[in-house]
Amino acid sequence: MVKLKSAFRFVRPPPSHRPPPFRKYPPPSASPEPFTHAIEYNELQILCPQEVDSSSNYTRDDPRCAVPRGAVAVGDEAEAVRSEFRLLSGDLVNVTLEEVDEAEPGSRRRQLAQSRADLAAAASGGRQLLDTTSTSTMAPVLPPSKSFRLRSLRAVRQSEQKEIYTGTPIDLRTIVFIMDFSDCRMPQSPAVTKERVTRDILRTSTSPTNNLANYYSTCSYGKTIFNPDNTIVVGPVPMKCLGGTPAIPRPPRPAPPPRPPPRTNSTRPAPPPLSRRNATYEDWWDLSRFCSASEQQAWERAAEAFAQAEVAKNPDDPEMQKLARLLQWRTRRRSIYILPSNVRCSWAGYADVTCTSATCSAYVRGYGSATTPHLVMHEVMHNYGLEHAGRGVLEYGDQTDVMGDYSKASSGLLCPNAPNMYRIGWAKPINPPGTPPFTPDANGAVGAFGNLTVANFTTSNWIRGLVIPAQGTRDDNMVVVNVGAAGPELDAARITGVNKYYFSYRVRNATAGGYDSGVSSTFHRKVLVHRYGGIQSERVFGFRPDLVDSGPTFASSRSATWTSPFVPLHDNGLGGAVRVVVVSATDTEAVVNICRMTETRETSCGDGLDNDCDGATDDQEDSDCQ
Ligand SMILES: [Ca+2]
Ligand SMILES: [Ca+2]
Ligand SMILES: [Zn+2]
Repeated sequence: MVKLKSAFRFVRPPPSHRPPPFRKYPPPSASPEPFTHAIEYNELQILCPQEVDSSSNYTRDDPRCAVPRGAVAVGDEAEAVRSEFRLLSGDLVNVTLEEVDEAEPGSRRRQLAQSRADLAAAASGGRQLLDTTSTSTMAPVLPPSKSFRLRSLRAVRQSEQKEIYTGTPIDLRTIVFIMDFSDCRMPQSPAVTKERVTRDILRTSTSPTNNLANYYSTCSYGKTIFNPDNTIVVGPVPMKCLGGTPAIPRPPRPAPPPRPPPRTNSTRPAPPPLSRRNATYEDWWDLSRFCSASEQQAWERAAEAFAQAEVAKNPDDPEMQKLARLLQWRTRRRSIYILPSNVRCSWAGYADVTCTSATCSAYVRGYGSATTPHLVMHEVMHNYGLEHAGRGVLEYGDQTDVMGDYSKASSGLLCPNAPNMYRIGWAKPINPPGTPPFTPDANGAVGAFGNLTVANFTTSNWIRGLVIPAQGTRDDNMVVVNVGAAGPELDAARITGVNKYYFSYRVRNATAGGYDSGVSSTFHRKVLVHRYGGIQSERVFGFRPDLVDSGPTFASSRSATWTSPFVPLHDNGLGGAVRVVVVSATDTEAVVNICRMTETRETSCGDGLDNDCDGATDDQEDSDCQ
């Protein structure tokens, strides 16, 4: 089975200037530099397939599985493999791995030998204490060793897409595990109690307003159900620092014809070397040193075993009966693992992208800051299949989406941006004027009226007076324009090189916990322009929404007019540019005029169209024609 995982972490930006000399420290009230987000990495991991144990009804790893758990591709390579094979987390694949010599001989072997020695010592009762110098900080950093290389991959069984809303609310099942690694001198913060975590994820009288239940129900307009009866917090789950599972003998098999994995020219930084690239046929873990697929799988096994033991202790307790029901649930149960802050992972959060297997996971490291509820929401939305919300070169730079930079959201809700909302079916383009809110249109829930292509601009280049409601007021709330498509149909003529633009309107809700109560003043009452090429398919990846500009005063023009780059018209007449003019923007809606530009300077002076979208048509009006 494969899983695509996405990591997330915070870094503080370097100070923008040196403090002047001979000055006192700033007063304690000075707020620290805001968090920004660093690009982390994606990983393609191989894991054992899950199956249901018929005697207990619990989900477990296939006991015949002899797969070394590990990452077979990282970063750009992971994304390339995922795209080429259209992999979904939970797909069953047949991989051929190649054992490779290490680039740096000795280091990896030494680690292995040391870990085996530790394991042997642990097994014989004389557990070795860990090197205390290495447990207090993230160091030492070990180089990743490429003991295995992906030689070929073949999909055996593709999972069904499950996360995109199709008209029936998605009723989530969730278990949150508080992990206890004190055996490894990684104590969980005392503040992380079951009561605290329960408050953060459910909607109680003492919950923060950005609790997870509120986030789900408000941002999805009720399309996702997060029912307290289907949610439980378990723990602390104690776990041994070191351990292993015995190898299953692997039958010799003839190698299939080689098929090299796709390569890309990497432009992104190499992943931080905190994860060992597995590794061995014996699956072992060492929490004191690593944070790789083997460790992650060990956390999950320990958590499942602990929860099952809790149920066995008190089988008649209603809470334990609820836990048993959740443990036996077989469809994409969400498992959220809360890890101590000094666990040896480089990320702040890590999650399965999409969720089709019996369970899928999100890991959160260092629980308890004011932004933790946002981080939890960010990770569980990866389970929904969402990717990061960027702004230009900043992968997490979009401050209008919890999948981007939520550092300004305080305790408000920062719902996903228009492209991400569209991607998972939570919101759609606008319906015709007069349609009541939250009403599916005649074709289901597609929202064809606000989905504009070249076909909409044949009799006039301008469509005037389009009303874009504030995103929180109704679920049909965006206008999407693609001048590279002849029509909205899937088989309509299309050209490449033209971006699809999403126009939406965001208003900060003054009510605590209200929709978009976490939108910062920068984007309050702003028409947003996002560029996005994704579609509503979980198997089509690699399209991150990009926040391009926001108005009524757009940065690119210092005016209420925003114009996309111009793509010369193709032979089939497709291409050009999109121009948007913000006419008005109130607390509930924005009104815009949209023009499809087919000429940068009006040269078709007798066609009755304002080809260059300057507001003047042909000979009588446009000075270009005179
Ligand atoms: Ca004209
Ligand atoms: Ca004109
Ligand atoms: Zn992320």
